[in-house]
Amino acid sequence: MPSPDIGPDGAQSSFRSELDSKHYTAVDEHWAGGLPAQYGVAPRVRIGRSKWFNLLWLIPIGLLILVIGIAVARGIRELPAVQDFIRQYPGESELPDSAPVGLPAWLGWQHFLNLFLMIFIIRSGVTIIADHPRFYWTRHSTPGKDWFRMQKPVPSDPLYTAKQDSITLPDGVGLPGRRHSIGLARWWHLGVDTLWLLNGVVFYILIFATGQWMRLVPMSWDVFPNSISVAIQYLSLDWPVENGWVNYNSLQIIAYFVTVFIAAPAALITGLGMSPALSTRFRRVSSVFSIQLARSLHFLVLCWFVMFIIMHVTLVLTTGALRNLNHMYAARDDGSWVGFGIFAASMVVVIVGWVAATPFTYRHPRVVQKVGYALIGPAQRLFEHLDSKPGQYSEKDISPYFWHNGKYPETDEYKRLEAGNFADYKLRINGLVENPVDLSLEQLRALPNHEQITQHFCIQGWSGVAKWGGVSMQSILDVVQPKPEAKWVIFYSYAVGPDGGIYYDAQPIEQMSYKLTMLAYDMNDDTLSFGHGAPVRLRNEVQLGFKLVKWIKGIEFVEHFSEVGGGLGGYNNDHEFFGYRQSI
Ligand SMILES: Nc1nc2c(c(=O)[nH]1)N[C@H]1C(S)=C(S)[C@@H](COP(=O)(O)O)O[C@H]1N2
Ligand SMILES: [Mo]
Repeated sequence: MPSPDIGPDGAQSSFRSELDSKHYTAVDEHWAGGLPAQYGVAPRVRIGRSKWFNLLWLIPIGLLILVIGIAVARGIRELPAVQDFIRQYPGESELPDSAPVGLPAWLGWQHFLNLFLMIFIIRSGVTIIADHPRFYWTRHSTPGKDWFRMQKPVPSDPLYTAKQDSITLPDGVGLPGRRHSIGLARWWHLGVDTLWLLNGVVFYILIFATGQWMRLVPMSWDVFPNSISVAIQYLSLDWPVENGWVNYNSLQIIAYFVTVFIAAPAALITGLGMSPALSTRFRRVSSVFSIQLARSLHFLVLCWFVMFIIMHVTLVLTTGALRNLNHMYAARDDGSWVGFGIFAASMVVVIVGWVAATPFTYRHPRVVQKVGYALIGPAQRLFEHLDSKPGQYSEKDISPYFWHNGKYPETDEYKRLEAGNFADYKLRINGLVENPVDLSLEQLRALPNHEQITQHFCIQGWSGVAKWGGVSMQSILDVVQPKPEAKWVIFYSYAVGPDGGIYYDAQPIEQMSYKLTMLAYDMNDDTLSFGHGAPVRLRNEVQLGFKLVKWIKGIEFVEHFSEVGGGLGGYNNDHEFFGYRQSI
């Protein structure tokens, strides 16, 4: 391999002294560099090329449809044909003789846990959406091609960033809610997800072990006419006679079946569909099931759950509340107030949890981060070892628009270099290496050229495919020869982060020899632009975008990242409670 003419000054000091090493332990008014709140717009959906429909209109439209529906249902119930139909299909499918009667206590507990956990999942999920309040169908996150947004159209400023696009949610709605609090929202979301999935697995096992599944799975085609019958009966406000202790009506069964056996697994699958490591590894699947399709469907699953919860609670409370609550909360079938009492006590727990979650998160963000990492960390670590092959995308997949992100470099040092077209640029590589070097751009370009067309996954939710040209990190390793004790590699930027101190990130050395880890100096066959990280940026495709440092000035090999900066493995980890393993 061509050995560049290596300058002797590579052994120079480290850039550590330019880092901010303060310990951030609360979310306060200085959060994210004092980022001001921004509330976006009411949610809207695109109709056709560029017309936007404000979803708030659905409220009056929905009410109108409901009123019309009631009038129509009441009218047609007078018709003999409809009366015959309802007599023939009263609303319930027959259960097998072996089906259990009644609801056991464990079901009540699982039902409560499920609803309690879902509060945090939904609220933190909405906070994650707020960090990039747009949805797309393709992997390109092209402005104007979003099908849903809670933000104004993307302004024409070519350097507009995804961070500028993020919106604030009220603290009682989002978890936590503050603008760009996605790091903490993700600990809540992914951490509680593991508990929710665990609860779900126990639920699956128990319903199949006890035969309760027979009450949730439609077992004959007559559930369809029966559910139409139920819908007519509900809408005409003359409700079916039923006994949920023994059998649910057909509309209920369909709704429960979809929720338990379709929506819940879909939540998991669409969630994993957004993982950079999995998407890069499982190429065939992710070529069809792109991150944006996964993210859009994940959102539609959320919409289903929210709609289901509203309808379910409404009907439970309007169709014999005491008896229904006894079934689920007291495992008994009578009209006493016992179930209501337990339900009311559980609601106190829910309300306390709801109200306390955001203030607790602002006061103890490191606790949220630690617990979240304890829960989801094992899965994130597992996926990190996926070294993927190049070649997933070709030129025709390159995104027409690639978002910018982060805080641009404004230092005199950088401006001077940029003005001189980076002729004086030196990439300093040192630390625990046999052969520290200072490489000019010319020397970097003399190293074996590496190209890859890959997809970028920003933690905020947008993605884009680009062709990157530069040097693979393996070539750099070959030049500098890391010592055996080097376990982590720190990338230092010219750019100062929002709270001061230069931006940096720590990468595990294992990933430096992955086929898709490289230093890029070209993008889409052009010299890397200012906005995307000129003169040199990192690509490591098993990781989320925030770990891919732009405007790199130095690389240092260290034993552990705890020696560096705030000690948590990167600027966002130190300041905004992100994690250092971000394969999901
Ligand atoms: N120095 C520096 N590098 C950075 C950032 C930053 O703020 N400063 N932002 C990161 C984030 S969050 C993302 S998503 C990508 C965005 O790269 P792009 O602007 O080329 O899309 O850069 C990453 N690298
Ligand atoms: Mo990002």
